[in-house]
Amino acid sequence: QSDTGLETAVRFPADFLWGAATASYQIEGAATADGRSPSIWDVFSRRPGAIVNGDTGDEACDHYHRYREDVGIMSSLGLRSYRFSVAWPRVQPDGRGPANQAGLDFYKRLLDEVQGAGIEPMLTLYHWDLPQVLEDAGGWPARDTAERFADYAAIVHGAFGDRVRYWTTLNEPWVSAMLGYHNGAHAPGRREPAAALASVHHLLLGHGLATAAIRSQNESATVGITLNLAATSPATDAAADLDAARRIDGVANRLYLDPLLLGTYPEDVVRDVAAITDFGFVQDGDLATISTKIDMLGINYYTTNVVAAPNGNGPDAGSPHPAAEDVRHIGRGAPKTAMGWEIDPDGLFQTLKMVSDNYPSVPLYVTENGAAFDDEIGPDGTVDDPERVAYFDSHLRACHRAIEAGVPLRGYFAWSLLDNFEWAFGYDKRFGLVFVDYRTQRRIPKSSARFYADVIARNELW
Ligand code: PNW
Repeated sequence: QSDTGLETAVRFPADFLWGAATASYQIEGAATADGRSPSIWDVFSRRPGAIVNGDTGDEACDHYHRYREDVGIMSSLGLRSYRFSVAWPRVQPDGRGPANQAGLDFYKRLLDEVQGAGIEPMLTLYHWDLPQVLEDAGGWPARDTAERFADYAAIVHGAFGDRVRYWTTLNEPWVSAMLGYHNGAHAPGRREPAAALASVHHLLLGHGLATAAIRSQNESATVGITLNLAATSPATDAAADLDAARRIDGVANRLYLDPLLLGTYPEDVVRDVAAITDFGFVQDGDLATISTKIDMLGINYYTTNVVAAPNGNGPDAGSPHPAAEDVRHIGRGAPKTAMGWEIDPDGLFQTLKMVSDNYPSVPLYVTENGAAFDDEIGPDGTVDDPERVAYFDSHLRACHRAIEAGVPLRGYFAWSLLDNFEWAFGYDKRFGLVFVDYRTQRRIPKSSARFYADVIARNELW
């Protein structure tokens, strides 16, 4: 609001990249089609109790067969860009060796459709569906997996490098490492703190090696990585709360940002986790590889951390934070989404500002932001989701404020295009702009889809 009380336009830059995002295992289904091998999620989702309702991604949104309809929806929303991931087990079912052409062909058909609609693809190489054969060989705690990832990246870039401009290596290495190997909430469901920290290093190394492999094919490729980041604040100014915030910010944000953008692991975090690992997995030259210059940084944002010092009740067994399992997560008392995540749009501004203030400048993209709510089809057949509209509106205002404050934010991707397989929560949590009726595979754009289409068409909020 201006002093006159008149609304000032919340207008976005003319070339702002408006998109929506998905991930292969969450939408594709067709788990055994055309030579795809099992991923760690095919195996983990069959473990009793691992996923709400015992759901799996076997069918998901059947996007593998319905991609034409789904690209039609993207068109009708006016998306400028579509962020999706490639399933490694489709492209390289053995996790090593030759490519599976039938797997590549699916992504060729998809890209033909997406680009035919004038939509700019943003391709993510890894959104958590590691070929199970590579987990059997050690998974991310094993250094070899980083080398295998670079080979796979070279295959995919070799196939599509001439037509895809935006490449991101990994989606959220924190989730892969900490939910996969520390608290075991995600595939492969291991609870091994030392292995989790080795995974962090090998994921980042894989990112660096893959970036180099892509650059060796095309020097001018636009390559980056996506991190889930959350500004972290202390409950009070008490020294113990400040230290709790430092520790969580360390293992959740700086453990990834520092090696990627500064070429070093944060000393305080290395000290905090010293009882778990001595970082013996770091070899000469690794940090130079990891900090290979990137052309963009993707940020996935859902909520923030407000933390307090341990209260002596001991560690939280489900904590994803090594050496900080006893830090208390107290929140702000703000309304929550169906995930139980507090809604904190200012936290998105703070997160973008933190990255742009503390690290060398790199173009930023919000590669995921969105919310789950308990959507239902109404009596008239529509899905009305005013809470999601409000969520997007408030978070887009935070993005706009960040741009005004000088943050080099170049685009925004709503999570997600479609309701989909929400990992450990199965189909129970709906994040889509578009409702999916899993019995019929019918797609119903929610009111938030119409809202977002209007934002894109006007390039501003009103
Ligand atoms: C991200 N956490 O995952 C992913 O990139 C998406 O695939 C996912 O659907 C979306 O956010 C919503 O969950 C996360 O436990 C999963 O803090 C879990 C956490 C964070 C991000």
